Amino acid sequence: MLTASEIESYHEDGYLKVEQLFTPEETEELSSEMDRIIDEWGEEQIGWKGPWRTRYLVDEEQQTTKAVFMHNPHFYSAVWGRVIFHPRLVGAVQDFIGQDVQWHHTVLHGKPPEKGTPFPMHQDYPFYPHDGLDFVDCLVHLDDAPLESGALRVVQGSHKNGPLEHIRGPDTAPHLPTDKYHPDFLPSISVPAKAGDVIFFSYCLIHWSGVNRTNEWRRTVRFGYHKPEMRPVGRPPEDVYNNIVAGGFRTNPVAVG
Ligand SMILES: O=C(O)CCC(=O)C(=O)O
Repeated sequence: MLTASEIESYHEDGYLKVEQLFTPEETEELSSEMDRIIDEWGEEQIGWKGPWRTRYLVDEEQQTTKAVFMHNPHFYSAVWGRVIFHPRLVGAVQDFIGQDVQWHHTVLHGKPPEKGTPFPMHQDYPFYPHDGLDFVDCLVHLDDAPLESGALRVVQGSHKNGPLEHIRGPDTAPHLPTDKYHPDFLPSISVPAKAGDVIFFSYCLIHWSGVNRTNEWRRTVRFGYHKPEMRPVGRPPEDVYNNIVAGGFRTNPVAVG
């Protein structure tokens, strides 16, 4: 699927944007199905909660941002079920982690117009820790995401430090301590994208994104894939029985568990 230099760049930088991985027709179908799902099932909320908000937002915006998040769009739409196995999406993941690939999750992060929620600096590892590093997140863009829409920003090469300690708590999404990790003093690169583009990144890459200040939605859907032999940390063995989307599961998880 990808060139040797693209694969090397993913491993070196911790991310890679692939432009127009989805055709305009595919993106249009996914986009209109997502519109329907949001209309029928979506609920607006403020986004991730936590003390980080005081460092990323001015006072009057701290409780008024907007977000629509939705797990498992395939529960509501066959189009979103089929895309889990999409040959070019899965083919790129195979280029990064090898022939056998297991799907882990699909989740919409919708930033509504004008005040779509930001995300603080974090890794995705603490949200779904596994006992290995071959876990690829894929940010499928349903809309154009220029910088002012709250495009993804990444700390290049930060995946090489592995999992980091995050702030956690009952009322906060895991995020990196703002006194050490904040865009004011930790340089990051913005990765604006177009509808149909996919940004692949390691679940140990530090990333964040700002407020959507445009008049348009900025919807991205994150897919997570990993090597089947990687096991979720602190979860029962049966949790590993997610769909295999390429190759096969070659180890009996119960026997080794
Ligand atoms: O969509 C974004 O702007 C950021 C999403 C994010 O942080 C994530 O997928 O972990």
